[in-house]
Amino acid sequence: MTVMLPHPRKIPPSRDKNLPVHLQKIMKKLREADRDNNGSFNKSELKHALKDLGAYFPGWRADRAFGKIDVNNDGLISGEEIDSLLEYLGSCGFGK
Ligand SMILES: [Ca+2]
Ligand SMILES: [Ca+2]
Repeated sequence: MTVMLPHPRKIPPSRDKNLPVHLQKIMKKLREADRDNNGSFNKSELKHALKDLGAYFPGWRADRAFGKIDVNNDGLISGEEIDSLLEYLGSCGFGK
């Protein structure tokens, strides 16, 4: 018998438990901003999350984040890039 996950690409909530509290907050906002629920973030979704997190210049910050984090240049932050994104946003002081 094969167990099918309903949304295999969705970010699993269980991963949050191991994160420090401020990163959990960021993750929550990111998840809310993932409007098409595909488990990855395009620039507009990231901009929304940043705005929600209280960034002064969400568009600029999203550009910076993409330049730094989207290492495979596919215009999406996904998979392991999300970990880098969390770390980056945490180091910028978000989620406090
Ligand atoms: Ca998305
Ligand atoms: Ca990417």
